[in-house]
Amino acid sequence: MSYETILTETDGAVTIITLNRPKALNALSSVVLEELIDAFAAYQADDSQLCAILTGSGDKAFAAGADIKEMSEKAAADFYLQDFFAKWTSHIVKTTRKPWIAAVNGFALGGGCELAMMADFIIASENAKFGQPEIKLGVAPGMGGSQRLTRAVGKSKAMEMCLTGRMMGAEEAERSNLVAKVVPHEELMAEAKKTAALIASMPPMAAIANKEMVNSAFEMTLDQGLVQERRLFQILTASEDKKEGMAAFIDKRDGNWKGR
Ligand code: CO8
Repeated sequence: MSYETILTETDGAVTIITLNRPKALNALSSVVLEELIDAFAAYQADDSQLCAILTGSGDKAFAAGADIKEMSEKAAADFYLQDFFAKWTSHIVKTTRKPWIAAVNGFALGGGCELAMMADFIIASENAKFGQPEIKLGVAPGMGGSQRLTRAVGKSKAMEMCLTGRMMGAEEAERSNLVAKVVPHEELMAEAKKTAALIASMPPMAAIANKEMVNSAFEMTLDQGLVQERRLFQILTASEDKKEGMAAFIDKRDGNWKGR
């Protein structure tokens, strides 16, 4: 499938989706949104693909935010009537049950930071810079930044970042639990691919269940989350891959997964 604003490729069982508007620092236009939704749906639907990476083209940006030039033309009624940004959550976050990683290679600002935070986790290059500078445009985060950033780094830092619009560098982002790992810039994609391939080598149904459990920690009370975890664990014990995984451990060999 060929797109106007993104690139997609596969590397074994890993899908790589690249935001590809480098001259506009990969700003997230409506076209990008529609194409990303399509690419994530294709990844989810393809049984041969078991982990995905989202990154930005060029050395400078993952994504410098929603497309300000496009937004400047829109009236409030357009944002409201089109329920602008709602599709990110419903189409990319909720329907992508398989794992995906954001490989942040530079600026991840506004909607770019929010898109990275929708990933299951973030691997960042030393050059990465995160921020929610929307206040400087007279608005505020509109794709989950006030919620996901606060859950990731806590109220004090999230509040300071949203109110001042300042950027957070990669080292601070790792220290603040916004990113899982920081690597030298030139090693970013190699590290993301290595991590994605490792995830793709795991039993696929267990990967989906692990993802679902961890996400539940943000959406449920502790008691509800513990019940959810137990039920998913119990479901997995009925899978063919549980039988295979335990047999493989005892036989001292790699598992041969069926994905069910
Ligand atoms: N949208 C559109 N174009 C952009 C964007 C963007 N977000 N960011 C950069 N660009 C374009 C620039 O306009 C420029 O284009 P041109 O060459 O045609 O002038 C090109 O990318 C290169 O950018 P700069 O020359 O500015 O590069 P610098 O290295 O000088 O600066 C920065 C890099 C600091 C990243 C700077 O580009 C910048 O501050 N960008 C905007 C960052 C920002 O404010 N992001 C938040 C956007 S708002 C959002 O994401 C959520 C909105 C929620 C609203 C809810 C409403 C309901």
